[in-house]
Amino acid sequence: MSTFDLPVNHSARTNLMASTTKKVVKSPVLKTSDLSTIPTNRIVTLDEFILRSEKDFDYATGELTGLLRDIGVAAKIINREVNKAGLVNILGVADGSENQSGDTQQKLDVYANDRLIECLQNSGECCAMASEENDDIIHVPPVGSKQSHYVVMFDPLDGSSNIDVNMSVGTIFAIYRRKSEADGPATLDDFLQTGTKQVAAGYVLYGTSTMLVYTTGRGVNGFTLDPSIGEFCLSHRNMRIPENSQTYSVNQGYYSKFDLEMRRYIDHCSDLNYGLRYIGSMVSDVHRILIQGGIFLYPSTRKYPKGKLRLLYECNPLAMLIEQAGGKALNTSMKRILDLTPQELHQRCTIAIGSPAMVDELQAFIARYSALPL
Ligand code: AHM
Ligand code: MG
Repeated sequence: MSTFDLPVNHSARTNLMASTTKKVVKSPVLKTSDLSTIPTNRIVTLDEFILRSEKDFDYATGELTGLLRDIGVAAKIINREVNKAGLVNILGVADGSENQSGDTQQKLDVYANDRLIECLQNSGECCAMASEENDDIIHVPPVGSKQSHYVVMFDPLDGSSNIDVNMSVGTIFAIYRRKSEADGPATLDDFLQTGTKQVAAGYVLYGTSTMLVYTTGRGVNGFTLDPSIGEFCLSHRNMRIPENSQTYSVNQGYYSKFDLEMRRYIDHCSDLNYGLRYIGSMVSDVHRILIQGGIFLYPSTRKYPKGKLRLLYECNPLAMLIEQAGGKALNTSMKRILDLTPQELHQRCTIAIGSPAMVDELQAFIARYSALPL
């Protein structure tokens, strides 16, 4: 029987309700650490987990909890659409054309972007957001008298060129506390913070199963969407990346465009018969590395001299998550990704991320060969 076939244990709630005296019954303060006392065969939904985690923070106001739940809802809606992408094409509803109900079909990355913006705007738990799909900051009008202290950044559908061929894609997100005063509009500075300032980061992988993996700086946990109940359920507790591995992940088609040190490192991997795995969807590649170990590289090429991937929407959130799981994330100048100071919203950076021993090994190659002439 799988974890998800088992019934939910409602005993804690039932015990509280059974109390018939007029005594005020105080709700137990549940913390994520209490999870260790819960049998592994009992379902813990994302919502329950997020609520428990809130109790870990003394200053928690529920805003962060609300934001994570909004992202969870958006992920379910996006998942539904990603799953039927092939079907829609079979039925002949092409991009930009009208379907039978007169709706215009959107490209999925635009659709994902719109749903995330909508879900985050409706609750008003963040004051502004920035998306890889939008040139500028998106301000969120205040909902009621709420004053929000957070900004959210996301790549709504990373690796979206994979959708046409039914491969895995993902959503990446990062949450920061704003620097500006809560009674005024958010500013660019609220977004141009170093990755160390992230209060939460994660991704949703729309793969053979759909998973949401996130961290609030206290380890990494993964939730698998159980489509039969429509809930993300805790399936991977306290994820740790393997210390070392023999798998590397890079677009080796660009080999001749890489710097000498990168070419030498790739030669080394090849000499040692390391396995090469590259999906071309960063979330999928990094997810595999988180579970099985390895290193993901996107160095500079002639086409992308500063690297292709975006610091704020892709590299920072995945760097926080991998570090929290015990891994490392550097750029190819050997600087820690999370310490880089962003200058602009859509800044690109190079990245080497994964098992700590492999990142260290790469670092040795960079130190040895980067000074040599090409
Ligand atoms: P995107 O944000 O336009 O989808 O591009 C990001 C994607 C990553 O998911 C992936 O690792 C990379 O681009 C693949 O790039 P390439 O095809 O150059 O190897
Ligand atoms: Mg992307």
